[in-house]
Amino acid sequence: MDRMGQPGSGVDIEAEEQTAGRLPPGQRMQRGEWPVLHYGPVPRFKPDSWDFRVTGATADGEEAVWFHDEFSALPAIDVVADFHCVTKFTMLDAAWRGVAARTVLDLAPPAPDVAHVTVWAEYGYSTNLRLEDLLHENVVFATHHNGEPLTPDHGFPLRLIVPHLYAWKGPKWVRGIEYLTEDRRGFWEERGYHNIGDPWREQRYSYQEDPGDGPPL
Ligand SMILES: Nc1nc2c(c(=O)[nH]1)N[C@H]1C(S)=C(S)[C@@H](COP(=O)(O)O)O[C@H]1N2
Ligand SMILES: [Mo]
Repeated sequence: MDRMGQPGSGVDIEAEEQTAGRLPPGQRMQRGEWPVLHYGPVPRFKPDSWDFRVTGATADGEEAVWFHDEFSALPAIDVVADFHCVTKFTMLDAAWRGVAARTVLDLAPPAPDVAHVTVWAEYGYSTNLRLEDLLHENVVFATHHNGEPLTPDHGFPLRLIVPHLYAWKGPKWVRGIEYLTEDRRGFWEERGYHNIGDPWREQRYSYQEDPGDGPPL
């Protein structure tokens, strides 16, 4: 399908209207296939040993653990949200289904002095988030995209989606969260990406950080 019309025919008005105001600065629309982007190999899902752990500074000092069947039984929500990759593509209106991050935080709450978390994934991939970012109502540990289970490439069996931040803040193959009493950079945040990563403020790189945005580099 050629949504842009014939060369030289000008702008596709309908597409312009759909995207007006929805593209963060410096982003462009992804109209074709959903790209696959990650560092390292795609892990194989092992249902018998898979677990989701909440560690670090929990309110009761205990770790919380869900095995796969247990995590799958948690109440699910549906979220429609845009997806912004720091490599500059934006995918509009992705439909996610999964467990709200709030649900996990309610079931295994942090200690009062926790303001940051590390989200951990297979092979040690990690990202850090402010606790408040995890508490947005459309932040979801997703199992499904557009009605289908995630494919292995896109994070099966579970990935985090944080719609209001760049997509690297949403680990694929996620395995747990760690509550932090002091902020600590994750995988990309240690390698030159912004500690917060708000696409509307175009917080792409760590050199753009203001004092207080992140721990010293
Ligand atoms: N475990 C893991 N999760 C990851 C990454 C990664 O390298 N490893 N890359 C992130 C980046 S940079 C992006 S843009 C999105 C891409 O998700 P997609 O491949 O489903 O489009 O996954 C994020 N989650
Ligand atoms: Mo990305």
